[in-house]
Amino acid sequence: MDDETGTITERGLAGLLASGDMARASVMLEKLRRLMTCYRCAIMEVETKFRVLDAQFSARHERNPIDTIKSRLKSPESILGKLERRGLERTLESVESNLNDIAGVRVICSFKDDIYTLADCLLQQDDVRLVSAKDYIKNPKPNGYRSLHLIIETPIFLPEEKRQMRVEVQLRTIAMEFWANLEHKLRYKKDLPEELAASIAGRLSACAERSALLDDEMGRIRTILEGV
Ligand code: 0O2
Repeated sequence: MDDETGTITERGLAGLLASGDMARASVMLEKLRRLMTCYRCAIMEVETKFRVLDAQFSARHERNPIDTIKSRLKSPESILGKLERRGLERTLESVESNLNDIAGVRVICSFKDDIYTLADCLLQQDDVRLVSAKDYIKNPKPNGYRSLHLIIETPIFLPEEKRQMRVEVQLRTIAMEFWANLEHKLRYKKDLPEELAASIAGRLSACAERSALLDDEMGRIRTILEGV
């Protein structure tokens, strides 16, 4: 995931738009900044929802289902890059209607069951609309990637309006996060010799399997301990 930059300049944006039109870039930059603020607010709303669920769960069950929450705003450079890769129009309207992952919230849990409990609780809230879901835990990617991905729409309340914003929520266990962070490094190492890359991919895939078994076994042990 990209870090928020917010540092893009008119000149930079004009270059990225490949138009060189500074006046247009200046107007667009201001609108982009406002849009990014809306996404930042949406992140805050979703983070709060999870913190509230965590606190409620902790009060009832004396343990916290959430280990960590990590959030990020996609950088303007990444946004424009993604529009370009997909052959989409490079306008703010296109950003809002085509890209679902400008705002990203990643919720990291100790146990796999908690992922589904939290997802259900979130989706039951009447101001949350599920746009789409991908369950890479029940259906892992061929490389071994596991996580539950939800694209949701939720409102933010601005001084003069209520605005629906899309947020990508990724829920995973600590073990899945550990694995994904290492695998992410492989994806961005473009200069690895082919044979080495294939061997590492194979080892990572084996790690993903072992790590899934570990998650399952830890869950079973927790269930036993809770029953004692
Ligand atoms: P980054 O650098 O993490 O932001 P979409 O973006 O939803 O339109 P896609 O590719 O179908 O298109 O989305 P998907 O499969 O839901 O994956 C979105 C994000 O999940 C990725 O964002 C990663 O953060 C994570 N992800 C998906 N597959 C993998 C994987 O195989 N390995 C790892 N480490 N992470 C994965 P980005 O934008 O691709 O990357």
